Amino acid sequence: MPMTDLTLTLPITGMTCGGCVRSVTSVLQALPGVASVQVTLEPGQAEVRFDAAQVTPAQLRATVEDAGFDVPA
Ligand code: 9UX
Repeated sequence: MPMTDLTLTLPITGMTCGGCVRSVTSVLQALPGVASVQVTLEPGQAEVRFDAAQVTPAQLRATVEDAGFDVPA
């Protein structure tokens, strides 16, 4: 099955230090289908490249929220 590669930028609030950035990076990168993750503190966001056949934007969002951060609409 071919990769259906998409890139999504999720806004994230609640990250306050480099440890938060590493935590968000780690939980996102651990998801099957996530190809690359670039998280920044300022602005607070995660740019995620992923295979839409394996993981959904809703799952990416829920993963960040489960790690203790917020993804504003
Ligand atoms: Mo830094 Mo983030 O000590 O949850 S890791 S505030």
